[in-house]
This record gives sequence, structure tokens and C-alpha cells, in this order.
Amino acid sequence: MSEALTLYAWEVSYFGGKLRSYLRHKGIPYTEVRPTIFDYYFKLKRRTGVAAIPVVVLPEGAWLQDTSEIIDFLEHRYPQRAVIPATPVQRFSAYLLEMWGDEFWIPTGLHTRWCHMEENYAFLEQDMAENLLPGWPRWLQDKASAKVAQHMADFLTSTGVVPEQFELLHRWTVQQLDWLDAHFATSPYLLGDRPSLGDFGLMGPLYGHLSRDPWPAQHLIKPRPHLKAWIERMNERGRDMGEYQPGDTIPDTLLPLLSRLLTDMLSYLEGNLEQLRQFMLVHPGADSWPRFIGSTEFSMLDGRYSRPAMPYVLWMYQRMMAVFRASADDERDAVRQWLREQAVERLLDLDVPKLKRKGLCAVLDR
Ligand SMILES: N[C@@H](CCC(=O)N[C@@H](CS)C(=O)NCC(=O)O)C(=O)O
Repeated sequence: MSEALTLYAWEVSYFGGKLRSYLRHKGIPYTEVRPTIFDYYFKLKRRTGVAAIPVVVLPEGAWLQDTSEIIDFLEHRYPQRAVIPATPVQRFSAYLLEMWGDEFWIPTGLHTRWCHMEENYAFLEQDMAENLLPGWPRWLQDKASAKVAQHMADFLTSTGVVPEQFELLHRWTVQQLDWLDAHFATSPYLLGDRPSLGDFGLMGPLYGHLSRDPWPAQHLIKPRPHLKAWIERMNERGRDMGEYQPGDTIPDTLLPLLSRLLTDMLSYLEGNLEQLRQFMLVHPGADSWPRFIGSTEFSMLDGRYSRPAMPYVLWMYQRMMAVFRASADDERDAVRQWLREQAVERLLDLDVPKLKRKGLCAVLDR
């Protein structure tokens, strides 16, 4: 039996970028397969219950979907070069930063790709055509690319990427990128000399979308050399590394970003929870919930951003909180104290009903 995993992912994929860089960092042997259109809509769906990538097939034959669960699983199986910090505040921050990369950056990833079609489309079409229908006539390949492109572009409104919000979203993106570039000028990774779960979360938007699509690569990444170097570093295999910053501290250069993120994340999670509660009141016995519910508004820098709520985000929150709750008393106190200092202690006390993941959605865990 081969010891290598199989990774189903495209180079253009957001979450593929997260998982690929994780596998390389860990030195886990894997073979990458670019799913055809038939794999994507039929084979992967049959095996995992949902048409989504990335998917990992283990040497013994199990099929896994969802990068967070895949990383949790692989961290147990391959404990070397662990990506979860051992100390409480850094560990909590790593989960938080993962959620930030996975969820907060999706509007940016969509906006910088699909709202700059003139610069990006030929590149995307070329990139996808050969993968989707290898060896087929080019006109059919282009049709397949257009179908998948439409599927992804349909998420613009579901993530609030609408003209009224372009300006705020762009401002948010530029601010995050500036903070990151300044941080990576003196620190190789988010939490010091070693990458954590948070770095891999951020690789989703930054590699798959922003560093490769022509418009953001030229206008957003090229002018920020330290950020660009981090993206390259994150894709290296088994690179030498040091440790997280000593004393369970957060690098000073990350603090402006993290403190804003904490405020916006709390507002976002509370908004999602409010929508979910309303939905559950109206549909008390529902066994399956939609992926997007109503509309929620939350703080984003100095503005307010609105997008439909996603129960999945609350599942991500619950996952972070399960790790927090399983920590020792003094570790929980340290995290609480740190959040209290940032005036976001409430982040630890959201009353989220018990959820379980179902593909790209979450449902009540009865
Ligand atoms: N939270 C999931 C997200 C996976 C995901 O959204 N994958 C995208 C491609 S990068 C996809 O296939 N989306 C299909 C869809 O949203 O319908 C993970 O961590 O794996």
C-alpha cells in the first residue's frame, strides 16, 4: 500500500492553497490530482456528500473533506512539525486566525477575482480548461470552465460582494495587507519563527486567489515584498523553522491587526448567532438548514458590512471553543485575561447551540 495521500485540488482553489502548504510544511507524502469536471460534480460528491475541494484520500482508502477536519486528523497521525501552539493565548490565536483566513477573506478573494474579469478571466480559463476536461476540444474545455466559474461567481451576493460594499471591502483588504506586510518585515510567520494553523488559513486567500490572479498579483501583492516572501516561504517543503514567540506572547507587529480582528470577529459571530436563532424559531424542527440564512451586519474597520449568515461559521467557532474548554484552568484564565484586556471577553461566552458539520453547512447536533 502506498503511504502517500491523494490530494484533490486545483491550483486556483482557495482552500486547496491552505491544505497544500500544510502538507508541504509537514513533509507528509502526497500525490496531487486535479479533479476533472466529472470528478468534481460526481465522484467527489458521491464520496464526501458535497461537490467541493480540497478532498484528501488516505492510503487506507478513507475520503476526507473540510480542511479544518483534515488538518485536525493529520495533526494526530503526523505529530512532527506540529502547527498548534502549546501555549494558551497563541493556541487560541491560531484558531482565531484560521477562522479569519477561512471566512473573513472570502469576500476579498471573490472580489479581487470576479470583479476584475478583464485582467483575470483569460488566466483562469486557461488554468481550468486542461484540468476540467483534459484532452477535450478547447471550446468544450472553455464551456466547462465557464460553468465552474459561474458556480463560484454565484457566491458574490451570498458573501456581500455587491457594488455598494466594494469600497469598504477594498479598504479592508488594503489595510489587512499593509498590516501583514509590516509584520512579515520582521517576523517570518504570524506568531513568530514557526507557522501555525493561522498561517495556513491565511494561505487560502493569499495563495490561491491573491498571489496568482493577475489583477491582485499586480496591484496588491507585488507592492508588498515581505508579504510576497511569506507566501513563497509558506509553499516550501520542510523548510527550517524556529519556535513561536517566547512567553506565550503575540508579536507587537501583529497586535494592530489582531485587535481589530477580535472586535470584528465578535461582531460577526454575534450577528450570525442572532440570525440562526431567528431561523430556528421559525423552523423549529428543520433537519437540514440552508448554507446561507437571512442577512447579518457587523463591524468592519470603521464601517458596517452585511452578508448572509452562515451556520458553518458558528461550527468553526464551536471547534475553537472545544479546544479552549478542554484546556487546563490556568490556561483558560490566561486566554480570558487576554481577551478582557482587548474588551472582547464576550467572545468566550456565546451561547451557540451544539452543531455538527454537514459538507459545507452545519446543522443542529440533536
Ligand atoms: N470550509 C471548507 C470550504 C471548502 C470550499 O469552499 N471549497 C471551494 C473551493 S476552494 C468549493 O469547492 N466550493 C464549492 C461551493 O462552495 O459550492 C474547507 O475548509 O474545506
